[in-house]
Amino acid sequence: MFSFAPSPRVRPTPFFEETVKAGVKGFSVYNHMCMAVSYGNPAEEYWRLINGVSLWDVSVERQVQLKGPDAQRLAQILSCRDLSKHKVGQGKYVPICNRVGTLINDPIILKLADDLLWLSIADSDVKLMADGIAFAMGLNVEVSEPDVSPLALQGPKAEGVVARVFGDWVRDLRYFWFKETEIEGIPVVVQRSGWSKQGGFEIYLRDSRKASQLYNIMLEAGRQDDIGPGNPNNAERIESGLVSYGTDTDEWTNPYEVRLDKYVDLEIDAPVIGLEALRKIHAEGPRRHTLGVMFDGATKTQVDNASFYQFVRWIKARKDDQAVGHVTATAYSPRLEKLIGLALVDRATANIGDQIEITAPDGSKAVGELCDIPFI
Ligand code: THG
Repeated sequence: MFSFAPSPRVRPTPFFEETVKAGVKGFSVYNHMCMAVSYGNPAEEYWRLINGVSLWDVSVERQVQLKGPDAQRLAQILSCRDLSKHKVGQGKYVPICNRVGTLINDPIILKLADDLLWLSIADSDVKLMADGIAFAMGLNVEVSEPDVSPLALQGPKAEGVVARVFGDWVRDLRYFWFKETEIEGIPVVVQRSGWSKQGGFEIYLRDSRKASQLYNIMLEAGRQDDIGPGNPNNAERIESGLVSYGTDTDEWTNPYEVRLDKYVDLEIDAPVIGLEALRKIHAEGPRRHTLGVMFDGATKTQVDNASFYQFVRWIKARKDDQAVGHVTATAYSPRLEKLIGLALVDRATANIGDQIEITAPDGSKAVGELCDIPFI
């Protein structure tokens, strides 16, 4: 149909060749890199994540390294979650907002040392912002991108595979905690994390020249558990209610509107970008909220169209013929055997139990009921 031209601006990942060997069928672009998003069999990829172990090239979760005496100060300016108790060896999920309180990234921050932090970022240019703040505030910190590429193993059998490779100590890692180690001379960071609720680990490769070697070590260790390729799974993440920055959020979405309340600390005793705005939003109450949508009795065509809907942002949602917001993502849920979605809707007028009508850009309509999340 058409071809795609990788270049330094839209960079293939270090695991690219291996994903091709594994039968990759589609790519997206994330953080200016090629992200494998399909291996051609959505049902198989979904069930492997739910029941087995799935191997994901998530190198596109690029690292922004903060190094120097002011590394922690800069991290706190960026993060509206209190980092004063952040320990070496610990990762934390942190919202980053701009001055008006709009969510502009939601990284995991890893503290490797008191003067060395990595922001493992979602899809926006955090490095530019971090560097700008460092300059403007005269901070003694270097902002750079290290040679680091995360590879995720997700699913109930992931722990067994990772333990087989690295040892049983990985079983004792708490959520988002990590350890620096190596395997066959390949330097890595092993962390309990990953963008699914099925459990798992991420292996942060610290030498991109060893990508194929690491990929194959994990494949080999997982063979007895029928490991196979996958990618951050849209259906599972909607079922689980995990936020996809840039999909579920727009120019005005604050953390409260996408249920990140518990990661916002309004009492931080340090300069934090957006904190003033967040205090105001919190006091006044956010205008919108995120709910699930269950499309009742979706027709075969609508289910088939789920993959189409899923790539179209901001499908209009109406209640009693009044605009109430948007559906931000949809997917067919194999476990619920239903078309489901996430909706960012007006808090005053759209609530759990309400029926909404959605209109896709092609004009086709579906009816759904707003529900709580997670779905499962
Ligand atoms: N792994 C790594 N970096 C990443 C992601 C990742 N960077 C971008 C993106 N994903 C960050 N977004 C999320 C969102 C949610 C979670 C992880 C990354 C997550 N949340 C759990 C939850 O919501 O229940 C737990 C959060 C907590 O309680 O602290 O897992 O996937 N390396």
